[in-house]
Amino acid sequence: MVVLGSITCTAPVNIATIKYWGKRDENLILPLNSSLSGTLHQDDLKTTTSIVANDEFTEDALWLNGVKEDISAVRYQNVLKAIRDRATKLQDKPHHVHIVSVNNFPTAAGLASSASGYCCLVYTLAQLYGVEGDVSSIARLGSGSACRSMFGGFVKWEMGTKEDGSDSIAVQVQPESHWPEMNIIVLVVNDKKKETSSTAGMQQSAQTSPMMKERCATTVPQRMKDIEEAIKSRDFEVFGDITMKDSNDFHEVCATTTPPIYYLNDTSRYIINLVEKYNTVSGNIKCAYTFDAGPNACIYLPEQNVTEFLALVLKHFPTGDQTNYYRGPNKYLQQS
Ligand code: 2P0
Repeated sequence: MVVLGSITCTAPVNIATIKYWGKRDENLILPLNSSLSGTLHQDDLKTTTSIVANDEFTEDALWLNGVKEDISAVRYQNVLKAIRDRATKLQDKPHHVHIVSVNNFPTAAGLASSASGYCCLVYTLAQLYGVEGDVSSIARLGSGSACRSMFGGFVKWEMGTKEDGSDSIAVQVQPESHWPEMNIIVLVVNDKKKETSSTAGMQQSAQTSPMMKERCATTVPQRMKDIEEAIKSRDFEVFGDITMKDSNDFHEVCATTTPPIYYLNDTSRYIINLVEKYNTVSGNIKCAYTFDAGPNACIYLPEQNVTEFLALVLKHFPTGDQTNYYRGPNKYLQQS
């Protein structure tokens, strides 16, 4: 038995401020709109993936959080094929790979587990197979939002226009060093697996929500320009305003889908009101909420407001159950 290669990497989740929702190609995972996110610190919400290539393994196999996955699923196969097509190592040595992947946070609970998961899988495979150049488009084949976790700081996923998806890639807008005061607090409202997966939900929205057309044609393109400018000039007032508006619009798209999709719960709405009132009383935007396909709140805020905001959260949620993980966006793909 010969171990031909073994490698372990980690990748963080990203939290979208302009949401990806809807595909124009389900197989290549090409989106209906561009999106933008901040990447978390790798010590917080992250996936760790180890891969071994061996000439005596009889099949490729993958275990996610200790449970064997069905690797024959099309997304895994697309990713493996795309990596092996671009391999500069191992291609002349018959082998299979065994992959072990672990999340340090709840999987499929709207905390972007597919983003860090597929990003980490693709990054680790790319190291093992010596793939050079951009691999965000390969991560995208696993899960759309995964391409944005390839970089730290603020990252946009350009929707692209080509049919083969070659221009639908992640691009770093600003590195983590650009806005080091920026923090993200994740308030874990519920860590149960969500009822409607993002993949199914966005398909239903694209087909039925009357809000989708305008969102994709005009609202998001304008917001992408404005938020990029706000990030560039570190203007939290504009950044926060756009972030909250896009989160609210995204959940309105879900609510106007047939049948309606509701990801937020009463605690989520309580947090929205809390943040809105805190900002109103302060006379400016001190923090901004955003919610993905689940009830958990992600709060963007500058470092100087963290203590005050956490004190407010603890006052309203005295058990502290809702407070977890915080750190500024950062880059943390690490090889160990
Ligand atoms: C985002 N979400 O931009 C948006 C906001 C959820 C709400 O990307 O079908 O898991 O695997 O491409 O990437 C979730 O969608 O969906 C998502 P697939 P994905 O972060």
